[in-house]
Amino acid sequence: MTVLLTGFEPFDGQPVNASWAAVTEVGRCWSGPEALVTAQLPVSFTRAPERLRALIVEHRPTLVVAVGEAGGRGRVSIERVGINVQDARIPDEDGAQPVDVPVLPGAPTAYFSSLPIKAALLAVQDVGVPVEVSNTAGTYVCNTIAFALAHELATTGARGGFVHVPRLPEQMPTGQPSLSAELSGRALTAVIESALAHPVDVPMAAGAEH
Ligand code: PCA
Repeated sequence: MTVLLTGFEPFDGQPVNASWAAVTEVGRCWSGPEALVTAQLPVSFTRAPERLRALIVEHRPTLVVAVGEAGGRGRVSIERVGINVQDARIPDEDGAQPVDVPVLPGAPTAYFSSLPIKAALLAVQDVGVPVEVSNTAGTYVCNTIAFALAHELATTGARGGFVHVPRLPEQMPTGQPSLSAELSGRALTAVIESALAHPVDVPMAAGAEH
């Protein structure tokens, strides 16, 4: 069994991307028994889904967790849904800035995550990391990956979903929300382990709304 875990390259002039720092932490601590493949996606509306598809074809994972950073959020966010729209406030790393266009013309309006989001929420709470279920991954490249991943997995037996992590403390001015790579990595490990342990979600626990 293979788990594919992706993070993003830096974007918008940032020197690092917190998602890749967190993914690196998971890789450093992973002890199996499943094989863990980690990979970095470019912050590009076209190249990120292409790279993700190539990774899925190459590794045939049974579980895929894609991770991005969410500036302004202070909790790990387990994303419930990916929507079929691109609406970019800033250009991506290729200079593309799609506005009100579908990720995939003709594809469904949205997909729910096939991660057990409530089981994952509880698992992350159990390891002491601030976490929430989020009902929007935005409309930038992360949502495109949340949507493209679900679309890709809909035709396979594999499961997966998207998780946002806060920026690192060194990316943020004092007092702004952030989380260390160690804590975000711990949360991602708990998400993966809960997905492996729960083929279906636990029927309980409202999302921690804020
Ligand atoms: N965050 C952006 C794209 C890449 C990333 O790490 C987003 O939330 O869409």
